[in-house]
Amino acid sequence: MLRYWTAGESHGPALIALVDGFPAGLAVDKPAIDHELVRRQGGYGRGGRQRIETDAVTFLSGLWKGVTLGSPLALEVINKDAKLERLEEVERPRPGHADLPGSIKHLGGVRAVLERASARETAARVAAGGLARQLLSVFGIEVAGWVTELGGIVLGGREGPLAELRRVRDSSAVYSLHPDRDPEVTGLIDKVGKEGDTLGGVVEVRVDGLPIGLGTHAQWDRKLDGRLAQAVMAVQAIKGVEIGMGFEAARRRGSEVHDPIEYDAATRGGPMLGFARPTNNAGGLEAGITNGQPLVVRAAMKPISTLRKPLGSVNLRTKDPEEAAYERSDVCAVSAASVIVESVVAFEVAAALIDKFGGDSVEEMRGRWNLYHDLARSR
Ligand code: EPS
Repeated sequence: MLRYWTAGESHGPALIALVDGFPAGLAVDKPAIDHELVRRQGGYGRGGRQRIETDAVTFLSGLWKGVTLGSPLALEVINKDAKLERLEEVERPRPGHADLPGSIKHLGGVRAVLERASARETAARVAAGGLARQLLSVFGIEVAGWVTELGGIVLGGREGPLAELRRVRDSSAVYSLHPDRDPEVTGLIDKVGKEGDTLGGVVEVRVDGLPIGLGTHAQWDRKLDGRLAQAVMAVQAIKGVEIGMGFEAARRRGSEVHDPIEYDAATRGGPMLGFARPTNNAGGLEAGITNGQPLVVRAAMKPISTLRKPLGSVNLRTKDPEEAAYERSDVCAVSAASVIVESVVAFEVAAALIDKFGGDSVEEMRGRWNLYHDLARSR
């Protein structure tokens, strides 16, 4: 069973991801994880904090000569802006943040809550997801994400091989698949930023190369769609998750939603075992099981809740009406969210891969992967 936890405060010494259940025998590409961490820091509209940090991962355990041992991995991302001991208490909770409910829940102050609730924590999730991506790559499973909507501007997705889509996305200032529309989007971010406001958007993640049969229909808490929904919904500021056609399916007839099943013996040797689906409205999942089609997950991100032109709030000490607190913030972190959602999706898919093929060593997983495909083909 692959799982992870994170620890760390936004302005504490470091963020930590503790990854348990990762198989032995994977040669880790640390620069590739660092690359994802750098991407998480980027995207047009990010705030001042990202000019201070240069995120990079350090492995504190679980590696020997760069290869996973099969023991727990502790991943560390240092905070350069580690000033927690010098920071003051916050008295004016920000609407939309954890400040008010969290401080009441813990019978304490706002600072104690916001330090942990901050999306800075997602650096640890991207580090853990970076490791998961590398395990998936061994099996030819690739993950990529992009922004499909920002501040109400609908950019949409695009068809094509993931390597090509990644190249296009990396040429966009906002990580979209339509870089020609960057000026329109960055113009809006500039305008809204000047007004002291923030913007949300929609991100999409696609996973290619999945085998048929990850996840299960048999128990609710092991259904892969449910696991993905939890992982994605638990990313800061995410308010909605869709798989495949998602909410649009509710508006269509069954005949317009479900993907017909075809068979061609000539492709029996391929990953789909001869089966073909002319459409992918299911987004790669049927009844919580991967069906060999690309997995498509979309997430809606609300605008960041720290506003330079703050909303009304209440001073928790005096109970007088006052503006919410503001130190600094991003105008828009939707591009960063695309990297984070990619990472948490990669982790859940890697967990499902280990559930199916075992998690002691990469070599055993490979053997079981081959055996399973041989058995499935010979039916
Ligand atoms: C973030 C770092 C934070 C915020 C942001 C995400 O840095 P600081 O609070 O020091 O400016 O920029 O956090 C939030 C959006 C939030 O609501 O807390 C990061 O590294 O992603």
